[in-house]
Amino acid sequence: MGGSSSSEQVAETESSSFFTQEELSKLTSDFETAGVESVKPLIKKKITELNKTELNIAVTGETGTGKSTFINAMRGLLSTDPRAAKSGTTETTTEPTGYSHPTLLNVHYWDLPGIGSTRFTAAKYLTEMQFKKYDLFIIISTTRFKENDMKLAREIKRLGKRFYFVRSKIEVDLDSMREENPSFNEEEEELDKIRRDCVQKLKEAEILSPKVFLISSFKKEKFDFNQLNEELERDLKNVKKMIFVLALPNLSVKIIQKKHEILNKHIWMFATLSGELGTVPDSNFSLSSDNDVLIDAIVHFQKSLGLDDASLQRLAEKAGIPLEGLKATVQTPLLGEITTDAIMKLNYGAAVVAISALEFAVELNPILGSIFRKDSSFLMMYNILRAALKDLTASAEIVVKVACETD
Ligand SMILES: Nc1nc2c(ncn2[C@@H]2O[C@H](COP(=O)(O)OP(=O)(O)OP(=O)(O)O)[C@@H](O)[C@H]2O)c(=O)[nH]1
Ligand SMILES: [Mg+2]
Repeated sequence: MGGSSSSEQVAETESSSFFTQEELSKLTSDFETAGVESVKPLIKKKITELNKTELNIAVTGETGTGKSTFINAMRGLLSTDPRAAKSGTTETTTEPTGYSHPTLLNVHYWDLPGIGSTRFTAAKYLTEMQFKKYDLFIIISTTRFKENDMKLAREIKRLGKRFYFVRSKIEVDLDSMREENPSFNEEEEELDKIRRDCVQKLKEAEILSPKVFLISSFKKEKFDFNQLNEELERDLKNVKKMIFVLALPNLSVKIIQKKHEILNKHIWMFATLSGELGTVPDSNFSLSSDNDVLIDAIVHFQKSLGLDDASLQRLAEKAGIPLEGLKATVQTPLLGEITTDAIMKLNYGAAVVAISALEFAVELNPILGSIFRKDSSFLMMYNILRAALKDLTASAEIVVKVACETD
């Protein structure tokens, strides 16, 4: 890798693997000298890192700007959900409150009271709010950004963290314009104007190259909700980037595909850990019923893709269609509880010998591909997981189309 500091190069390495070059070399030599058992500890450590790394996103702004509603939108929760952040005109946030993602419990959104509702200066406010623990800050406003918002942004920057300006309830602005002028049809121009105006004011307050995202937490598929998330994704690094993407609300096929890409790159780790001694790849193989790594991996895919029962239930409610109707649109036996029986039904093992060196190099990494191709048990598990993920991804895409198109 050569310790390059170019951000593009770093990004490229990160996207292909979150192992360092040294770790990869160690894996290779350990595997070659002592076999698959010797590489398991490092892989376990990496999977733990994926499950334990925390991502903390702070959301701040004046009272009533839509912080709680935005947090629920990011978590894919309706405000009626028992786990939703309380929102509404009388539900003021008075102290930092953390809300975990419904399925990825290491991702937290923090509802911070607006600086204007406290007596703190921007610097004191950030200390009081324990700014160190947040990876980034989202500053929400419904109108132009106020002096307080700008002070806060400068202070966040001074402390070396990133901030993003979000102008919320944008659909209300457009509705008002339509009320005033029934022939109003210059939506894009108007949005541009609002964006430019916000940016201009921020520049005047000496905030360099500010970006402003115009969103509606009720109409996430419209306006800049997606662009905001893409920007956050670009700015986050390594494991945090991965878990951010996996935690995105399942709003589009594009998001499902991004999740697929990440999960696909992790398959080999689960395959290494779930390999069963003495398994020979033929079409009559069977799995031991306690292959927890395999089951956990598929449950992880299921949850990340929004196909666990709770996520499906939420989506059905939101789209106003019966849960059974939504489930009936997909064919996979990998909904509900995952068992080895369900996995066996898929007959994924049959095609086990078909993975080529080239596929490995593309999906995995040439070094790992060349070593693991020698292990038949690994290959079997790799194939099962890959097929399960493909199946779940296809189902998730159908579910998104059905549920979000009716939105
Ligand atoms: N139309 C529309 N209404 C929104 C949007 N976001 C929030 N609201 C509404 O605005 C009101 C205030 O939203 P909250 O999410 O409670 O605002 P908050 O910033 O958490 O408020 P405090 O906790 O008091 O600081 C609620 O009635 C929401 O339903 C949006 O994007 N569009
Ligand atoms: Mg609130």
